[in-house]
Amino acid sequence: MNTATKLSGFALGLAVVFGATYGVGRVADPVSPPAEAAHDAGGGHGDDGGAGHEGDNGAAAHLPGGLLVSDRGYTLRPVDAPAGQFAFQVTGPDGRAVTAYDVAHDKRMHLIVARRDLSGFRHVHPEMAPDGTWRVDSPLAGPGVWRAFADFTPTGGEALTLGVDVTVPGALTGRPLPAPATSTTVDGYTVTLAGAPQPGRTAELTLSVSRGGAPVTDLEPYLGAYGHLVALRQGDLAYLHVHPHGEPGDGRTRPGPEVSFSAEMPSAGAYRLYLDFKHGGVVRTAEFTVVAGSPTAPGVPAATGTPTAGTPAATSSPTADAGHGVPGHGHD
Ligand SMILES: [Cu+2]
Repeated sequence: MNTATKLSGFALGLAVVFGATYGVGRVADPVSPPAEAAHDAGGGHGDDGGAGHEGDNGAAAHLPGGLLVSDRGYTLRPVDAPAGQFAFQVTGPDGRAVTAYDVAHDKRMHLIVARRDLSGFRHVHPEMAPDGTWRVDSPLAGPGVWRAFADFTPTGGEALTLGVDVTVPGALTGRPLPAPATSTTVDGYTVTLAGAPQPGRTAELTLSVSRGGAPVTDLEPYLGAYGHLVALRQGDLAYLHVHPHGEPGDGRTRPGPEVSFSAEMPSAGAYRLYLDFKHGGVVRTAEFTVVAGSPTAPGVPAATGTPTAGTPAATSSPTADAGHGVPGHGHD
């Protein structure tokens, strides 16, 4: 496609200017060792904390975010809630519910959910009661085993992402992971991905938003950025959250159509990417399956018309609706 070269050049320029500060984790992984050492970010929202902390307790220091229900003394505990609500607490090293949180990206708590089959992604912001109980209209949109990620920074502590499984009873038809693609649609918007994620090193990923064939050049800030990118690893739902280069209002960051990220996948394998962006007052989520490293890694679905994920050639849109809780959408 015509814009591929231009997009690549754009991303490269950003990489030179901003460096690799936003890499998603300096995590050693069990599948394929990273080609280089540490970067400055972890699995959480914080730009300077997260999974890569070194020198304290053991194995957690080497894990991506979201894999643990309890880490560094903090534990994610769902609590009973009325029908239609989801509620939880985070208990701290003293065993009590944490009530003091730092604001990160406009919120003290980011709750991300996805089914274990990577469908049904939602990103919501609960409200905290004085006793430390967080409540939100349930984002668990239907039956299945869901992974709920709490992404937060306890005041005085480091950024953390804890994860817990939550089962919603009922009949479920599991969805195979949609095939890798570099273009998808959501609510009439087309989002195209340029760049190939890499295991163990930072890669530039540029997402470009258009509608009706016209580039969208008036994206709206959402939680302090023109886009938020979450990646979940197929197989264990390891969680990565990255923010784009530049911020709204910094005098150099344009409000679309491109939103560029530096992302580092913790291992080879398949990932589902979820881009939250805001336009016309509505936040939408565009989803892609991508493959870091070998496209023949176990569990990687066949590509639709492109030999490797991230190749900037348009493919069909397998899952434009999956972000809205519609499971079982066909592809191939
Ligand atoms: Cu959030």
